[in-house]
Amino acid sequence: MQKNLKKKVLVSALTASMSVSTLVPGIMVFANNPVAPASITTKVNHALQGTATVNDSETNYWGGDKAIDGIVNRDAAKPDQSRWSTNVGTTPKILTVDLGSEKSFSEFKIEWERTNIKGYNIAISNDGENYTTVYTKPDDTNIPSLTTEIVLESSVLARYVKLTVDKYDGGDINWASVSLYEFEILGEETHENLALNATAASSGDEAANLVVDNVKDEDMATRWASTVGHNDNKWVSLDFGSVKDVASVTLKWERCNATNYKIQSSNDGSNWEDVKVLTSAPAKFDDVINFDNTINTRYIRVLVTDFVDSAPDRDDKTVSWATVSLYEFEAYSVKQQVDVEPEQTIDSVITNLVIPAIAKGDTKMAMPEVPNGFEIEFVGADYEQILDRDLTIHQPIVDTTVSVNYKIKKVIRKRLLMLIK
Ligand SMILES: [Ca+2]
Ligand SMILES: [Ca+2]
Repeated sequence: MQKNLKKKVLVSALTASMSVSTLVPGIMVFANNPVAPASITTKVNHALQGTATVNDSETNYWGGDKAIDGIVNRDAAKPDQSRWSTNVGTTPKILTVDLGSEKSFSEFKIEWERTNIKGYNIAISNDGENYTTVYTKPDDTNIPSLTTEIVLESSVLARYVKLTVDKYDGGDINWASVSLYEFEILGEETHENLALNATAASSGDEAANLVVDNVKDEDMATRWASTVGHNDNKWVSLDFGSVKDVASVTLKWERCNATNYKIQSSNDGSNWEDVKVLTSAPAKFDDVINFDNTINTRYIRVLVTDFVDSAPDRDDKTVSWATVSLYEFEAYSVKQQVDVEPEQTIDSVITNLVIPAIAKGDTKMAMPEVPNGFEIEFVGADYEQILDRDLTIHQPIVDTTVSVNYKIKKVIRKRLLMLIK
């Protein structure tokens, strides 16, 4: 009688390696990264600062300017709808945006009024006369949704951007025109860490090599640590020298052991106002705190009013010591993207690895799933006569414990930008 291959499979000899791939949108922050970033990047719609011209518009209130005003109000009454709309008839319909000066961008987002659009292209120019096409819709089918997002393979640098819509039909209202609420031309904006030019102070330092200047040196090998004990509040302040807009901070903790802490602001360095009050330990070592509103302040500080002594450090080694400690205290004029996914390490992926169960009659073993940013590979089993390298389960299967080996690797992604003149 045939028996199920025993489900007890042992995961052993897991190995980790690193590889690098290219071009991933967004901000990627990894734990244990030895280099603290000097700045953060955010998306910016350059079209908002541009001027639009069109070769046709249906009315004076639905001109090209409505395509670059940042407003998408599909539910508004007709004259108030902020869209560029053309007459029916002659093609193509052309929207040209002059960005005022050369800008770097790599993405477009178009908010169409209807899905009657079948063909269009986007071209760029530095003189407004000679254009290079950077995107052409690849087929003649109707656009599948009202929002179109286009990501170029690399960033381009140009002053003029021309959207040419050359194929469209009447759609369900039998009106063959082009209409769109918004044409976004998206690039990246860099925001420097304001702490780099600030003066740091603290409630006290644990030792001569753990001084407060270590929180603003962009070096994840140096850190500040507070004095030892629970007899006082621990704090680190930054003096920007003059009033700055601040919308977020990042606290790069040695351990996530602060259980009550606040971000405070001040314009004289002695009277402090709460900006953000945190009443539980940070979820991550790199603790991104976005403020509800951008504040205008000369001083900012983190004040720890309670902490626990015992907590794991970044190497997952539990340290019992009555201090709080920061590798970096960064401040930015913009809010930061916060990953909702908990930060994963190779160890946490291995710990949470679920080996798919094998059912009677299965001829192939499924691969376990790993989170985004990780890759898994089947290395082999110790009984190849039962489980082959290509995951084939050989019949008949017997009641035997088979050890399987997987290789898991963390993929480090870097954004590579190429500027084309
Ligand atoms: Ca608009
Ligand atoms: Ca440091």
